[in-house]
Amino acid sequence: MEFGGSSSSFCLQQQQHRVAPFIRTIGINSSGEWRRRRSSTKTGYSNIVRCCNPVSYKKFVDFALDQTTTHTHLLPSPLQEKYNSMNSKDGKGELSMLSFQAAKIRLLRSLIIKSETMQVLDFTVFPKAEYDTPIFCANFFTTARTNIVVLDLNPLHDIINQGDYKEKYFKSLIPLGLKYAEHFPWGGKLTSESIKFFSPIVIWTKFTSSPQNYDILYSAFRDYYKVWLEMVGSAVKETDESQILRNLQAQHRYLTWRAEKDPGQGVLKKLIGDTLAKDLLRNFLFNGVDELGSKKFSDYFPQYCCDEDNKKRSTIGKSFESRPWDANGEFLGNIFKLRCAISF
Ligand code: BLA
Repeated sequence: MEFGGSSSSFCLQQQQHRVAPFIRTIGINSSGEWRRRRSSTKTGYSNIVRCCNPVSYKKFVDFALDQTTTHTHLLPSPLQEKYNSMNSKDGKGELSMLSFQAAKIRLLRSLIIKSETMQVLDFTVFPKAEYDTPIFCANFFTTARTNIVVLDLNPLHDIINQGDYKEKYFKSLIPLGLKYAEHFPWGGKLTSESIKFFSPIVIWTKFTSSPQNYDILYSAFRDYYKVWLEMVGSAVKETDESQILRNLQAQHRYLTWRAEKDPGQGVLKKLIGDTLAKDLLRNFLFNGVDELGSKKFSDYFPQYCCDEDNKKRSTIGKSFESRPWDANGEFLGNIFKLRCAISF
């Protein structure tokens, strides 16, 4: 399957993505701007990071990039120049960023964090608004003992009340979801907003750190990414302006939720300070939140309007103690279904 572009012209890009982000680290000059500088080690990896955890999320990203390039021609994103690598304030952690675009992809971006105490992967791929395909989302937070994992093809449109979108993208994937649901138990209560952004095949789980668990997670990541690439590959470009606008608004709503409520905010602020963390969130991780639409968080999520301190990552009405979909991918929760239909 081809999205367009030739494989020969890709080779150069591929070499660039393998090397470029890791030969540079970034510092902050006196005016608080990001600047690049060369790393001192031969391999390009900073030698300040010594994490004992058995997982390395770099291989996940390498896999995704290799797979993507068998389908499409990846171009570096304009964001790459500014967001590539930086050290944490205490000098003990490193953040590595990559970003690309392609014919059907507005932004493919990844953030890997390695510190003495944690490893994080935040890998998300946003299709262009001409496609209504789901957003690929891998969000892994790892410490020596525990892991918080979200792996999903986040639906762009309502799948709880509108059968057609679910039918189109998820019906055939239910067995894949069930396969991994066996290995990874439901991670516990979630907000009703998060649940609306998740698909019936979401892997939302917490598990103890072990090589076996990482092997299964890697396998799930590969399976989910391959099916997502197939989806995007066969997606037909939308020409109806109203449908494109609808996709765009859905993307913007998603970005607005994540930029405001990302559970990693506190960790990021601790690592790199408030200003850089905010910049990273709004301009890199959830790039587009300030450009793709003008609605604000309170327009999309008015239920948070009376929240005393909306800046805190407070979450209203956490629910869904267990997996709210049955083995046929039917949503279990009629009252919520009704409320959700009103607020979508
Ligand atoms: C926890 N991350 C979580 C949780 C979810 C997600 C659902 C559980 C807590 C909660 O319900 O909010 C992830 N939530 C998502 C995703 C979507 C969503 C992917 O709604 C998509 C729509 N996480 C990161 C980064 C860090 C990080 C970059 O993405 C750290 C730098 C950390 N995630 C992190 C931590 C927790 C967490 C520390 C636990 C926070 C807590 O329990 O309060």
